[in-house]
Formats: sequence, structure tokens, C-alpha cells
Amino acid sequence: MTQPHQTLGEFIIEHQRAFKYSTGELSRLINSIRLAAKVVNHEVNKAGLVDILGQHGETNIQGEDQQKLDVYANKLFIETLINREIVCGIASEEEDSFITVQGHNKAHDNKYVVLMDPLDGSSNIDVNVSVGTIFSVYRRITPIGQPVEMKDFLQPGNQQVAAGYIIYGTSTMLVYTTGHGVNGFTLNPAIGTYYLSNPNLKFPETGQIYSINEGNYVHFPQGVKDYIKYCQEEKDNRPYTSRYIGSLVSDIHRNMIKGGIYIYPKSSKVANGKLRLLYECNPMAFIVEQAGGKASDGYRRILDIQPTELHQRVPFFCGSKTMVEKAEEFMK
Ligand code: P6P
Repeated sequence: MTQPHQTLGEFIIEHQRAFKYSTGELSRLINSIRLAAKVVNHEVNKAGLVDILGQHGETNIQGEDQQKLDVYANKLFIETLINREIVCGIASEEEDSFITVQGHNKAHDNKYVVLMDPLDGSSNIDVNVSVGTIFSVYRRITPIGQPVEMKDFLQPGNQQVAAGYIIYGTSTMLVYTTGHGVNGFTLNPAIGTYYLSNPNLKFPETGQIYSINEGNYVHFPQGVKDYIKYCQEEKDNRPYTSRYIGSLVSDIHRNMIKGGIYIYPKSSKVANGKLRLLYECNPMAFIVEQAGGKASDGYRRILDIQPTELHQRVPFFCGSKTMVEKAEEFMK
């Protein structure tokens, strides 16, 4: 009989020992995210059955129509993290500003801050396309007390201590890193347990898939137009295959399994691209680099960019190392 897969709980305990100075707070943080993800997964999977589809009737700071599930997921992750008094502050794509933990027991002295996109790609829910949650964890810089935006939240991505995503797809997976490689866990919904299904995920060095919204072609910089034509020409191992789900977590997860590049560039429509540096690009870049891939804004390593504001956007080139490097050649 094949060995049963290790559960996420067993994995965290086993790797907890690896953090000789760890007080277990990071493990408790990951555990609280996995719990919240199970609840969101339940809601996402029954969204078509109850009145939780469609728009919430308000817009977020991004000016995007909030879906009811966006609001639900945002509230659930925030409450789960605050109630466990593991973090001193939370920043969410759905919130105008960061949230401090007013809790008792001096919770605001906790040493981690979490930044997250609680339900990325949520416009796809109504058409039954997979969506995801993205999270990013930093150690606070200020020693104690209420966290400070500039110091504790606006840290470069190379300071992350953990990052991950949950993909609510044909199966629900939690994929995360704490800086020691990337591991994927699949949820068995029947018993509510995540099992280690994809140990030590590696991003293929190259691939045959390019993911970009070609509907914006006329608005792209010339370098991006030239790279798209490169992907389409009949030469060497090309033309590549075009695959674009319109859900960042799904597109990048597929490319990490099969090889490929995802690009959301700046354009004449969006001066710095659409994706948020803190909630989307930094966590995905940390995961992708830990799996051997590459992530840049076409010029600079994403993880080295010094953030200047919570909701800032950056162009995003992410995926198989040789494909990102080739695309960067066209951006020179
Ligand atoms: P577009 C979803 O809204 C998202 O933030 C990413 O998940 C996705 O990759 C991108 O935007 C899709 O944007 O402009 O191509 O519809």
C-alpha cells in the first residue's frame, strides 16, 4: 500500500522543527489561513446555489465592482487572523487602508503583518471559472505597538517570510513557501484535510505557453507587441500556445506545472499595469522564484522593488526563467 500523503498539519509541525528559533507563530498563521480557506472554498463551491453571486453593489479602492464573495472572503480572512491574535496588522486589496489588531493581550505586539488579495479573479465566479486567494507575510520592522504603514507594510518583497495562494478550482489547493522551496497541498473536502500532493514544486526552465490578454494588443508597448509576434512565429519550437484564463492564480499555477510565461504589462490604458505589487506580484514572485522561475516588471526583479504606496501597481512578467529573460530582451 502506498504511503498516505502527509497532511498539511503534519508538514507544518515537521518543518516547524526546522525553524530553531521559531515560536510557532508563523505555523499558527499558516494554520489560520488554511482554516479560512476551507470556509471560503465551501462558499465558492456553492456560490451558484445561494444568493451570493453577483455584485455587492459597492466598489473597492481600486474602483472595481465588489462581488459579494469578495466581501465575504475579505471579512473571513481578516476575522480569522485577528481572532487568533497572530498578526499585528493586515492589509487587503479590498480595504482602503491597513487594519491594526486592537485585540486584548497586547495583540498589536505580534510580530507579523499579512497582506492579501482575498479573492483574486472574482469576476470569474459567475461564469464558474477558478479563482484564488493570495497572501504575503512579513516580520514587522517597528519593535512593538501599532504597526506603521511605511515601515511595516511597505517592505520590498525580498523581505517576505512566507507567501502562498489557494486556488479554488477543479480541486482546492494551498501552495505556499516559507523560503525553503514550494509545496502544494490538495484539500480532501470530504474530510476537510489538506494532503501534500505536490512536494517541492519546480517551475520548468522553459515552456510553450504564453499568457497575456491579447485583446489589449493595440495598447501595449512596442517591446510587448514584438514579444507576442516572437511567440507566434513559426520557428524553432514556436509558435507557442496561448492560454489566458483571466485569473492570475490559475494562469500562474498552470504555468508552474507545465512551463510558461504570464505577462500583465503596462499599456496606454494602464500606465503601470493592472496588478498590485503588494497583494499579487510580490507573493507570486516569491513563490515562483522559490520554485526556480523568474519575476520582473520587464526590467527590475519584482522582489527588489521598494514599495511607495499600499495599492501601487507594477507591470508583471512571471514564469519560466528562460521565457522571462527572452521577453526582457524585447523590452530593452
Ligand atoms: P484582464 C483579475 O481581475 C486579475 O486581477 C488577475 O487575476 C487576472 O490575471 C487579471 O486581473 C485579468 O485582467 O484585464 O485581462 O481582464
